[in-house]
Amino acid sequence: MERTLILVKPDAMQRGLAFEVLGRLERRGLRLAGLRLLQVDEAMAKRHYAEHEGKPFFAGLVDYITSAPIIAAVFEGTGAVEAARQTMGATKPTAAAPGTIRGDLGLEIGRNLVHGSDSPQNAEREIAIFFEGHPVIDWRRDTDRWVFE
Ligand code: DAT
Ligand code: MG
Repeated sequence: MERTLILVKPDAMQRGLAFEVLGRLERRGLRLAGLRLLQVDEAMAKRHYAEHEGKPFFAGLVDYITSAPIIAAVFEGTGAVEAARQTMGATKPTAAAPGTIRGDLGLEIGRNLVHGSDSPQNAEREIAIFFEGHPVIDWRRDTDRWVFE
């Protein structure tokens, strides 16, 4: 089943919105398969955001993601990557649709609460970064047949 890597970013942690963010994804029907509370260091931040190295916002992005503990989660389900990104909303919260996490809870692009992988390939790359040496659990919910056809 397709997997995606979700991060509850430092602003959501600071604002007490961790379970609001995770709960919306869980209620969508995605199955939680991995969960960690961790402090991201500079090396991990640069590895995760390697595609943005050299962009003007890169230093601020690294400072932000390393500024407080975060929660890393693996969610799985049919089309998990696209489903999570749809529930998150557009990168810029003022452009994100109402009803999405960013559209309901955020205002600034550098404080957009949540990360979600942008492709299944990137999901596997990012899960390797955040769950190296930590379990991702393969399980079935009794309710799966009411969520997955
Ligand atoms: P997303 O997080 O929606 O996948 P992205 O991968 O393009 O967006 O960028 C990663 C993060 O970098 C994004 O969540 C916020 C920040 N960012 C992206 N573009 C930015 C910009 N133009 N100015 C400031 N921060 C930006
Ligand atoms: Mg991205």
